Amino acid sequence: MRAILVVLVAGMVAAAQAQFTFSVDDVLDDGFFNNPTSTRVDRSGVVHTVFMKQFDTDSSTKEIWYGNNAAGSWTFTRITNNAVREEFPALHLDDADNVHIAFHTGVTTTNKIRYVNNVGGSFGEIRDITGPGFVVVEFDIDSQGTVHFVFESQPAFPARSDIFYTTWSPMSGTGPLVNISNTATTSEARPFIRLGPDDVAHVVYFTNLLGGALVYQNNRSGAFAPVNTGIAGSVQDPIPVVDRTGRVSIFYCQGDILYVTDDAGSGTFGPAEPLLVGAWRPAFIEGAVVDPLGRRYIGFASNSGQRGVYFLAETSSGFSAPVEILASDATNLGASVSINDHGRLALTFQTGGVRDGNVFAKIFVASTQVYGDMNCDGVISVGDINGFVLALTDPDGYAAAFPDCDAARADLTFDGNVSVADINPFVDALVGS
Ligand SMILES: [Ca+2]
Ligand SMILES: [Ca+2]
Ligand SMILES: [Ca+2]
Ligand SMILES: [Ca+2]
Repeated sequence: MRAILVVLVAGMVAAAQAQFTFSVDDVLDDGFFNNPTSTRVDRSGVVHTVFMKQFDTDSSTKEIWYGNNAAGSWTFTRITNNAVREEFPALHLDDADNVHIAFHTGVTTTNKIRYVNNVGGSFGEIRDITGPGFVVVEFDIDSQGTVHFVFESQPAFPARSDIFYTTWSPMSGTGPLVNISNTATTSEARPFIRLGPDDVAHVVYFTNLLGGALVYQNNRSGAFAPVNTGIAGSVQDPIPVVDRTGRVSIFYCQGDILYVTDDAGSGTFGPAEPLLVGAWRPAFIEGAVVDPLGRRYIGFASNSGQRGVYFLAETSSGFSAPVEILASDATNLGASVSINDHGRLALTFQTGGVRDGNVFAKIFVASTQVYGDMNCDGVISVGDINGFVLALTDPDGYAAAFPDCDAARADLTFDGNVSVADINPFVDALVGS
């Protein structure tokens, strides 16, 4: 491959390409209602997803299923098998690409948080992380392998929900249950947690069940404490992402507008930046992610105006316009986006409707290559050699040849520069693709 690189140094001029090109494949279409998904792509580019499967609208049939495409096609493992509901599954990979899954399960009006992993090769015991009275779990895994969970309480009316936090590790088991919102007269909903490079936990949620104030807390001091984001108004669906420098970004929706606000390390969030205004109505956002250079990506479904599933990406010149992954007049049910350390980005999404009298939802996967893909066709192949060499030796020539593609994609060492140090990782990616 290095010989080919040298031969093509002279370069050819390629046609302009779109900034991001996705390949879209079916994951599952079995007539069941398979929704939502939570998805991560591992270091080998294998996509792992967890989802809820239900027959029509019968909640007693709700089960958690896991799938991956390691074999080239999708294979599935049933995680739960009983007559009660399991819902809201979330999936993460640890540093060894083991799969960790959490969800809530319930009988009539009580729910609890449960967790399982496949450390050791196959899925083991499903553990209770809480007793009854908790729903809607999210989690992340720290550098020591401890799992950090956040979830909502589900008190009997007229008591109001709170946001709780706990941990689990193989050595210590389940940690203390901590009420981090602790408000008796207001409800809090939809917590998300992400850990920073220093293992500090960053949690966001909103007040009132239908959208309220944005609340952000971290445990940098050793205990959770709120940090004022300055965001007022009716916030929904907040998600934090934390990059390698510790910068915290919070994506959230207000009405039809998707915003992002950042704390680059000063402890203060900057003014919110609107990312989507107008034709889209973002909904059902799960799993905003950040890459090794601090660039952020988000997938979302839109069910009014521009209908379908869309993708937003940050490049060296700011956030892209929404990239259409699938235009769909079906009910667009959500998107979960993930990126690995080699720049492989995958997102799952679901569309639904009624078929043969039953409500159904099918799962798709869309994937692209963020780094090394120098002609923006979604993959790394010999077609990228010319672009890589131009980005390395003649950035102006690259910009002229690929006006809609980003020369920074050649920075495969993630140090912010395109240099000779990027040649070997590029060749490795090419040979490994
Ligand atoms: Ca079940
Ligand atoms: Ca409360
Ligand atoms: Ca390519
Ligand atoms: Ca570099």
